[in-house]
Amino acid sequence: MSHDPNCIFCKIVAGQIPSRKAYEDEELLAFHDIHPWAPVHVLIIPKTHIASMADVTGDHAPLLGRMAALGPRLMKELGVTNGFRHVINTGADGGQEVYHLHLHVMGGPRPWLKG
Ligand code: DGP
Repeated sequence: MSHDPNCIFCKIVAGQIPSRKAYEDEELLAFHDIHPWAPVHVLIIPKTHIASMADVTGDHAPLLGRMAALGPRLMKELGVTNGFRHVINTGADGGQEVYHLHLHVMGGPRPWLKG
């Protein structure tokens, strides 16, 4: 498990910064975005520090698969019944602000789509 002491999401994983958790297991954490773009907006992250999709290799495929599959489950649990959106921002031109890999999963009544 890689941990970056300067990373805000590693601090959330470590419990040093509070978050409204939606899911947790040994390798994943999901919590509600502090600046939601949609009525329901969760971030799914690996607990291990991976800075961005630019650092992902084939070895990470099972982890990314679990992240992607968790989205629909959480949307259902959170009452989203009419569709949702998965987004991963990568790098400066990709609009990434926090350099710890995270999958945005957003749902709820539109209009709210950004970008
Ligand atoms: P991105 O642009 O893809 O890097 O999105 C980063 C998201 O992280 C942004 O929607 C706001 C959210 N965020 C940043 N800091 C915190 C925090 O301390 N707590 C929570 N819950 N969300 C955060």
